[in-house]
Amino acid sequence: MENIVALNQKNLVHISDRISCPVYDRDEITAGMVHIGVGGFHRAHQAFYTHKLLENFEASEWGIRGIGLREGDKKIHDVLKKQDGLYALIVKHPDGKIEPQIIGSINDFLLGVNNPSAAIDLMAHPSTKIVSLTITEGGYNFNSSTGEFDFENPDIRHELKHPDQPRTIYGFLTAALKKRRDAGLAAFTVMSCDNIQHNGDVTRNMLLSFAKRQDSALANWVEKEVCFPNSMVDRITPVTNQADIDYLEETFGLIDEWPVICEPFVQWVIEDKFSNGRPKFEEVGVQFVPDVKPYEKMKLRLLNAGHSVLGILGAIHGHQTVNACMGDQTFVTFLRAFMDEEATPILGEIKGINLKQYKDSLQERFANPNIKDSVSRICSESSAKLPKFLISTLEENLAQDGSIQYATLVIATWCYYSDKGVDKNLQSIEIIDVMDDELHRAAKQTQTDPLAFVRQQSLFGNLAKNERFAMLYTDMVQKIYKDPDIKKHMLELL
Ligand code: CS2
Repeated sequence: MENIVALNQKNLVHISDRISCPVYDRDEITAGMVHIGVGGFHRAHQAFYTHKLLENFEASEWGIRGIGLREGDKKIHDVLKKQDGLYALIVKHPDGKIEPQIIGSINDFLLGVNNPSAAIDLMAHPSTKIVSLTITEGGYNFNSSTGEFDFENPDIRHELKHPDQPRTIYGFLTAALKKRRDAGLAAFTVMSCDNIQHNGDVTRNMLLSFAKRQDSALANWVEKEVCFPNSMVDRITPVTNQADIDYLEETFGLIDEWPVICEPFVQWVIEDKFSNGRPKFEEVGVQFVPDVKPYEKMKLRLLNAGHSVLGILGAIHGHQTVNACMGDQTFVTFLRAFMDEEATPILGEIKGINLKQYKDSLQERFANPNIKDSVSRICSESSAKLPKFLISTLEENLAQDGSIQYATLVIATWCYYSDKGVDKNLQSIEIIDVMDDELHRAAKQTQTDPLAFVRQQSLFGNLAKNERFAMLYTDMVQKIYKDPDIKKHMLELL
């Protein structure tokens, strides 16, 4: 392809005849939303919905400015700076159709690690009305088994002592809210977009725990003035590969250093509780509901848990992607059995939702051969995900005498995975988890103490003390250690 151009605002005129580009005047847009944690998911979801809104409706006060609070955000900062916030979103359909478009809703990006006061000023700016978050399940700083705020975290201790040197979202949010209150400005809404049940309530409880220690008058103000809508967010967004970058260059002559890949499906269900106004997202397909809880539980316990079931078992079997798992009938049958026999009974009936159809559609989405969602992404940070997606289901089933065998096999496989770091063919597995060392240390004791792994209280609570679970788990984990051919063990349950 001749005339290769780099993606940036000035070059849009050369690109717009090759690929769909923003038609709105980006200079006119103010940032009503400040987003913390601009990863692939945010760029495929909230920024995508916002782009659609800006394209079709008068919404110029609702642009997005990104903030990164971690060292690791430097790369996205550099790319977005260079590209004036622009990036390509590449939607990949199951039939092979590929639809790329340039998204323009992120106006700017700021790295808060180097410059906390600039990040605080941005959140405290009069035009900021919403601060939204995708900081991952592990970013909320609570103990998974007790649900309590973790005051032992060294970063939290640091920012409690030095409020002018915030490190986590709690330090940043309280500093910015304080500034607004002192300036007589309305509070912003804190909108969590992470995969946590009651994500808004959790954010609120955690922020209030932190603020109460720091400044009780401020905590009272936050309690009264700040809204924290719960939401269910959904779009599968795999890791971007070099092949995706090359595709844009070869097909469209476009150099985008970090495009985003996603599936066609997209969903956002959110409670209509905002402190200071909101975009008319309902115009572009977002569902506003009074209570999001049934939807979020359904999504976390079926989609996210289903992903983890495939991911953990798939990793030991040696499947590289989710769609490879879905090409394997044993995995498909096991997934469906888990969803039907363990996840569905604890969901009960959900008004307006046909759960059978929902599960069928999940199977289709997981099978999309073009998404190539890697098992390593799915398994990453399992220590933050499994308590929320899978262990809660297991506990609820124990309480009501329901089936636990599928989830237990996944936990036993997770132990083997954490211990060995290789699949059944001895190929090494890439494990990405902040608790990597602890998981490994606990799992390593399995041969002498079969329950060692599940005795990790912060993840499993008192599960190891439950006799029914302990017996089944012990049996399964011993079988896997003897013969890691995981499919055999899966088949035994089917
Ligand atoms: C995945 C999610 O990494 C994971 O645990 O299950 O990122 C999943 O792709 C999204 O939640 C889909 O909405």
